[in-house]
Amino acid sequence: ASNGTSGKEKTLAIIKPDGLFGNHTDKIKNAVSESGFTICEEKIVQLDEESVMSFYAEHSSKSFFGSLVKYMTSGPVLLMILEKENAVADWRALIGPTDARKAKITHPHSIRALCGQNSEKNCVHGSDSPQSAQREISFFFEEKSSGSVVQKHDEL
Ligand code: RTP
Ligand code: MG
Repeated sequence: ASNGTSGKEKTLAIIKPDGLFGNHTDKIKNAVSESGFTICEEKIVQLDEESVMSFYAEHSSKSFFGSLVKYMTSGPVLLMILEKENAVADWRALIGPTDARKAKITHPHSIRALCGQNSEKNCVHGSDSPQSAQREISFFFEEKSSGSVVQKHDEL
């Protein structure tokens, strides 16, 4: 049961470059609000390689890391802090599995199924735990700047 703001949780969502380029932003934002999330803060940012390498540091030894950095710096991204009860798990459920090609079969209504293309170009990011959410929100919204801001919250 929710009353007031107790029990609310925040997560970090990113509409990745293919999501912005592909004109999926409105569709994704509709899904965000229809699913009960509030957008607390948002900004469009052009990430640089250093920020992506640091943001996805857990994957630095993976074979896809270089390609991931190239993808995430290929154009601007939309960063959003989303809030609701159980925001972290609910946003992960809404976006669906990592591989958009598989998502189209197993989770056809998920955002990645509708907007993504494959195991890399999957259109959106979601924090994978409350701890990750805290780290990622402060990474992009509280500390040093991590890329050039293209549009700020009040301009969106
Ligand atoms: P994300 O962190 O972006 O929300 O995605 P995720 O948790 O579902 O997946 P994760 O394992 O954290 O991977 C991060 C991102 O790396 C790219 N990737 N490419 N080519 C590949 O096999 C591969 N695997 C992952 C995707 O863009 C993935 O979202
Ligand atoms: Mg992840």
